Amino acid sequence: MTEKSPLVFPRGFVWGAATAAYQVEGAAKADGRGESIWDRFSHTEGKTLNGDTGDIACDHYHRFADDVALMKDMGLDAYRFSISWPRIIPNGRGAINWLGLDYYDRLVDALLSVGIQPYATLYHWDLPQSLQHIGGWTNRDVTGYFADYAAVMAKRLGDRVKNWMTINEPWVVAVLGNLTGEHAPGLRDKSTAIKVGHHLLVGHAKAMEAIKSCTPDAKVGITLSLSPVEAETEHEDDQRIAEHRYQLSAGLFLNPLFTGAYPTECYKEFGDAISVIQPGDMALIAKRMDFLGVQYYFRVVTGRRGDVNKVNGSKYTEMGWEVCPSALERLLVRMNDDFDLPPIFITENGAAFDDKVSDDGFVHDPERIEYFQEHLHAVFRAMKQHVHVKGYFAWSFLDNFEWQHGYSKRFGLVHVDYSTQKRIMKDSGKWYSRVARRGELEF
Ligand code: IFM
Repeated sequence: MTEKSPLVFPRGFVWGAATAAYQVEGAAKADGRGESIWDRFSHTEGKTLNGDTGDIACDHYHRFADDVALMKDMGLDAYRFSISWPRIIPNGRGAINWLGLDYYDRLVDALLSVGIQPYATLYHWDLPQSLQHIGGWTNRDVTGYFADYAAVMAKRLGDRVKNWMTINEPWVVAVLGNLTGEHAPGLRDKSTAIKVGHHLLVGHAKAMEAIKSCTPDAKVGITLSLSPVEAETEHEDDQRIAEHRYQLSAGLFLNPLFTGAYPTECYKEFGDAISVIQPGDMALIAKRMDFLGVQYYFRVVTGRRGDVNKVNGSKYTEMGWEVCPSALERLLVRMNDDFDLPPIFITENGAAFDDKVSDDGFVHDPERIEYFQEHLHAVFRAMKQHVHVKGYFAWSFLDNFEWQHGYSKRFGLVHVDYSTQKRIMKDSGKWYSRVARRGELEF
């Protein structure tokens, strides 16, 4: 790459890193935590690679103080973490587990004591198993229990946590959890997935209301996994197929949130499952959020021949995902043209590579540095085209439990040795630290 002058991000741009409770906390049975659908799923034979579970994970529950010290060394402005619902309300509704609340109190205080802003996600996929017994997110009552839990959290942490994310990646929850069965609860049913998707949006809206009524100064948003869908060729049939697919995936959540209606393509696809929508739902879902969390990992390339698995000349990560930073720029610019968006945070972006600890004791991960550099450059270009991006959270702060892939995929800025729990800041962590401290992207 030729030497260029650094790109200077606006003053106040938030530089952060993210994790999620089930992926890092471990301490699955500590201090009264209840069972989640991910405990049940990962303990079911054949569901995760090598039978890996989140029982211990990175033991962040016990080691958060050291991890926060590392975040401080890295110069992060913000840490996005998720709260484990079954740690707070073990059965999903009813009795509160005060020890669980105490943990997040300690975490938030530790962050603030070193000047790191907490950004809390309420639902990063670990539904209390007891709620799955009553139908999980297909049961509309769960949206109310979710709002109750949101209120508990806002009351306890709202004096210190000012940024809340309700639901993480509803597409993944609905589709991977309930249509393809790759994720917990492992169901494979289209109408279930549609109901779940709609109720997640209703749950988001109710939780947002609950947080705001407890703490009116809170900023609340949702985080969406968004993949632009691009046509393999210019041919109009390929273009039409790609657009249809985009509407059924990204549009499925963007349109209701920002226009109060599902895309027409979805109404055709939904069939009878559409009856899940109750009067008033769409207006509730479209209530203005304070920000939108965008999570980008890859684009989809498709057309008459189906999906293209390998694009000539493209690089791929260990997840088999194409590295395509320019698609992030196109996605952001398109969304900004299509909708009246609130400010955006990139709440996740990152890559898994086959990292190894070298003989010198360090982790050299130049591919990840290049990945972050190119994606931040894409975000910068989008900002120059009037997309209002307020911050960026690298996924992930730590290597962690990558769901059905167990511990085989490493996304962290910090390497974790799962047998000793030793942390090593990777070269990418050191690189990101320089970017975060200076607010500048160097080439
Ligand atoms: O690890 C996940 C995270 O939990 C949600 N977004 C995508 C990441 C990488 O797959």
